[in-house]
Amino acid sequence: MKKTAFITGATSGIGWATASELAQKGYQLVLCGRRQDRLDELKSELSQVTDVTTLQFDIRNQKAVFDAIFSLPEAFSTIDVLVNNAGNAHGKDAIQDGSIEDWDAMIDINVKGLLYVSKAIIPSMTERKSGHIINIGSTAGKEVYPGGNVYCASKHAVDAINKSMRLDLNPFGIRVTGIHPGMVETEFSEVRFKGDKEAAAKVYQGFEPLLANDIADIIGFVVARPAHVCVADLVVTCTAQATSTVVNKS
Ligand code: NDP
Ligand code: 8X3
Repeated sequence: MKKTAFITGATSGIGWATASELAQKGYQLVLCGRRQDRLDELKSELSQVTDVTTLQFDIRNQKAVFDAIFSLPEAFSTIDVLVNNAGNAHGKDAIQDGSIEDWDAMIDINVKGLLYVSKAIIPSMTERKSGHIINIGSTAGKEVYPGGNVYCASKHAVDAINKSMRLDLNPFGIRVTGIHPGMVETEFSEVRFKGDKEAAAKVYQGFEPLLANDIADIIGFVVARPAHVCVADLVVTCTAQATSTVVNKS
């Protein structure tokens, strides 16, 4: 029987690439996001490789998250791998200029949304005493940078939740992995700069950033380790990036 992977934020970037990677690895997929057209497109692409179902919800809405997850058809309801990936930065203003709307979005999506999904799925893992949770943090969860303030805080929270999950779920044999990418060229900066494609493109100019596939490839490796091996915490940057603020640009 195929194992099931549940991926949040599958409509773009790292989540989309992870869906393709795990499909190739033989998982059947539950793909989540708000953009139904993207979910449909990905489902139609990956259905040629594996069984796929989609869930459309805004991760900020706890009722929508629970209703969607509890509505999963029986064949997809035993989740072996949960990839908590949905998230974004909103704005890059200094703390004194930041928008409360942006702050709320980052805390509500990156932190509370991750918790809602986890809360809905973990009981079935503890009951079965099996499962693997992969939390996508960030280098922004390991250090801070100018203008990163609340995004960094949200990712520091993901780092703490990741470590706490590993402790609390230890008696149940559940693997918990934190993956903390540096700069990955996805729609991330377009969202951060509110659709300003020029500002977004500038972020990745003058060096070779990570691509979504680079992270998906690592997720594929991590889930394929034998059951007694837990990759606990990985920081992954492109070669040009030493820290959030030191990037070797030509
Ligand atoms: P993208 O913007 O390409 O993808 C973000 C994904 O999150 C989309 O699928 C989006 O789906 C989903 N999402 C955002 N808001 C919501 C919401 N309210 N409800 C449900 N889903 C939502 O960015 P990335 O692929 O780069 O980002 C994926 C993860 O990786 C994030 O957690 C990000 O913080 C992290 N990361 C990214 C890095 C980078 O440099 N790109 C580096 C380090 C970490 P939809 O809009 O359809 O809802
Ligand atoms: C995304 C990487 O450097 O923009 O998490 O914060 S960064």
